[in-house]
Amino acid sequence: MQLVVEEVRCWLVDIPTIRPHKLSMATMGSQTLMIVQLRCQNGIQGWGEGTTIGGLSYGPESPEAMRITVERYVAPLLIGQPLSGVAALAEKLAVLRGNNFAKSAVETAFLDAYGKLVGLPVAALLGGARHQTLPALWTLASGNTDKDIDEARALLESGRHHAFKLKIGAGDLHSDVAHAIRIKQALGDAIHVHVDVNQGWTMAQALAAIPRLQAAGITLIEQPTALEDIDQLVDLAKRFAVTLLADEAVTDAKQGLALIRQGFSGAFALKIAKAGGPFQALKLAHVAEAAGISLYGGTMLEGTIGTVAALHAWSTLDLEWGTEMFGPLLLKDDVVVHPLTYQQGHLSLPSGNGLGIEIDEDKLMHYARTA
Ligand code: MUC
Ligand code: MG
Repeated sequence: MQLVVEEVRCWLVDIPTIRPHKLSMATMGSQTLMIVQLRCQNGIQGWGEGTTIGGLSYGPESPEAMRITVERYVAPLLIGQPLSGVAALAEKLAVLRGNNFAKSAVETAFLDAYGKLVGLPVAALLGGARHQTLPALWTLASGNTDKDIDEARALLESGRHHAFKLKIGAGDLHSDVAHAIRIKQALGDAIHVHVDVNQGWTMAQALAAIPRLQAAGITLIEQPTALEDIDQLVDLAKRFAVTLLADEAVTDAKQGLALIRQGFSGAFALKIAKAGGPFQALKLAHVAEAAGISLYGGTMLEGTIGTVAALHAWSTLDLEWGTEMFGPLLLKDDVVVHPLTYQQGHLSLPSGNGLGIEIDEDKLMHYARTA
């Protein structure tokens, strides 16, 4: 069946976070969602979302640039062109270099619309859901150890999360390591705690810190060194028993293959934004599976639209390290009618065709930038 896109619209939506979210490269007080709407034949609408972290702090695409890319370069490639599915869309988008975050928003919107056209959920277009719920951890990043411990205890007590990731790499090495160890000790052996350094360390710092974190029972060490320094990541993964998780260093299937060829033996953080959409992220997942690399479902701190898009993709996989699809919970509000369900450490895949979510257009207009 073919889908014809008639119009492409974008909005930039700024939503405050529930508390400052402190990462090695930025502290977030709000998140910008670049929302894409594809208006298609028969009144079908597809929705997608592109996010990043801290403007240009995380990667080379800002939310503003994503919007221009979609409006000026993607829209003319799609409008009026019948597309037979997500592979046909990928072929069209392949003439545009890079800009995977913007492409991810477009691929998501296309999958939502195509699912509505054929009467199937997005997961079914991507291979079929093997899981209706997925584990979802919470990230502690208030910038204060005691606050993080209180936050984790409250979440454990409510049952919403059973596992945590810590953001480190902004402070000095010893305080960062002490911070992680204190939290791990406060939460106990049974609770998974992993650290994300977001490229904050040199190799020497990583060599000093990782043995201490490993001895304290930290379960994963995410992207300790600069993304370009693949040899360091490969080396660290070989040296330590604790699993090294590649995030910024692994975007799409080609980069995954390059890391595997260099002998990387850790795990990969999948993100729809890094790969250029849910379908593209699964290509990386399948390369990793073939090489025996374990997987983790990552977020670019998306709101509900992007989170659900990723969830449809992750539901087709077996993710040894679970997911961090908590993005909507970090935001004070969103642009959907029904929030997602998080309970017992898990997030449920919504039912319905396409993404299975309903957009609250009043809220979208309320939060959308006017200039
Ligand atoms: C990242 O680098 O992993 C994921 C969770 C979070 O708090 O930040 C993101 C980005
Ligand atoms: Mg990360």
